[in-house]
Amino acid sequence: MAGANLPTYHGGMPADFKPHLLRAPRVVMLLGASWLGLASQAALAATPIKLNAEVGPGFTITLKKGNNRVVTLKAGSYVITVRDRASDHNFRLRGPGLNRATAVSRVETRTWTVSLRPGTYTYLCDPHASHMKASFQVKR
Ligand SMILES: [Cu+2]
Repeated sequence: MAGANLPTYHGGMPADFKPHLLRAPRVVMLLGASWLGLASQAALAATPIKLNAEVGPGFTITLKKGNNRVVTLKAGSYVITVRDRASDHNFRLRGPGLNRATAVSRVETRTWTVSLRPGTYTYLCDPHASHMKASFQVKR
């Protein structure tokens, strides 16, 4: 395993051992991010907002922010966790500058980082687009 060859001391690290040197700052950043998660959302304008998309296992398709269905969003960066829970459905999101989808035949969870621009976005299941379809507005 990779860990077997790591030095066990923490002082006088060899100058060429860069992966180890990078580890400590990264941990500090992660701790900082989770602490900031408890702070005001307003202070985190640069942090992408999380959304949850889900399709299946029945004939349902949703996009939520927290517990609420997305109706309007502010333009910007979002991280969408897409749960495609059925092998006969998929989740597609399309709109200005975006057209992305999971595979119909696969059950899969994907994380999409997307940039939403002002306009109308639609999410749908391709095989059942006539009834598994919804839209939301993105505003400036
Ligand atoms: Cu479907």
